[in-house]
Amino acid sequence: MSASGTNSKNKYSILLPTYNEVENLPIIIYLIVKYMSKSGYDHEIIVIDDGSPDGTLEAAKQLQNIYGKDKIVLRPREKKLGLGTAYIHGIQHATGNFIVIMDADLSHHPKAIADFIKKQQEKDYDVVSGTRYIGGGGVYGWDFKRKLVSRGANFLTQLLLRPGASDLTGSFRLYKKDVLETLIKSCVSKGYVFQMEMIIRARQLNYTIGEVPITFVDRLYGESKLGGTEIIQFVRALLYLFATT
Ligand SMILES: Nc1nc2c(ncn2[C@@H]2O[C@H](COP(=O)(O)OP(=O)(O)O)[C@@H](O)[C@H]2O)c(=O)[nH]1
Ligand SMILES: [Mg+2]
Repeated sequence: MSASGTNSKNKYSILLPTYNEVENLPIIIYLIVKYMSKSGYDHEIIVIDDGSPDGTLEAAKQLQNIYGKDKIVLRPREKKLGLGTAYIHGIQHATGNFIVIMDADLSHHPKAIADFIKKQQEKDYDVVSGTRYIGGGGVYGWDFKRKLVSRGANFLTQLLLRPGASDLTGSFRLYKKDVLETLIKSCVSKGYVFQMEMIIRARQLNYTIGEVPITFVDRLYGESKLGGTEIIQFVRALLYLFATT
């Protein structure tokens, strides 16, 4: 039996990359611990803070005192080095055989993690991806421009690359650890487009992908980092992948 079968030895390492999330971190960690404990899944939370000036790391240290060093693992870096490398950094310290990647800004609700796990176990999927674009999934709090960009990015990618998943730009996902390591190594892009490339590479490498509908709620506190450069980067990477895969 594979290490990632439906046995009770599974452990889930939840990666939380943070940059200026001091208001959100206590709530997201509270919710993760609450829902994971309720469903009885063994887990750890790995916080990768990139030198946030707002004191996110100090808050994380206090949370570590509350929940314990085995539950909350801190893997800070000196400065803002981007999400892709934050994941790699986090995985290096993960002790679970599964990795959950989610945003720390409360856009992704921790209660969905249990749904991801159940879905994964249905067919021993390599990847389970949260999707805003099928079933009961959706987006709340985005303005028209942001919806258009997200829909447009998904539509273009579906058209050009036929990825076999409905939500390519989302980042709420569950991976078998070894699969995620392979995927990250095979990805060339940085920034937002990285999430999309991960799914494209997954299909290319014949990994199986399960999907779970999620509702995405725009952040209440702090600022998003999506701008014009990300959009240009995305289109560029899309064309690159179209030409090379
Ligand atoms: N460690 C780390 N975390 C980051 C960085 N940039 C963004 N994040 C975190 O990654 C998650 C997604 O970022 P966010 O700005 O909400 O992206 P958006 O939801 O797509 O607008 C949040 O938890 C951020 O705090 C970074 O450079 N390093
Ligand atoms: Mg966000």
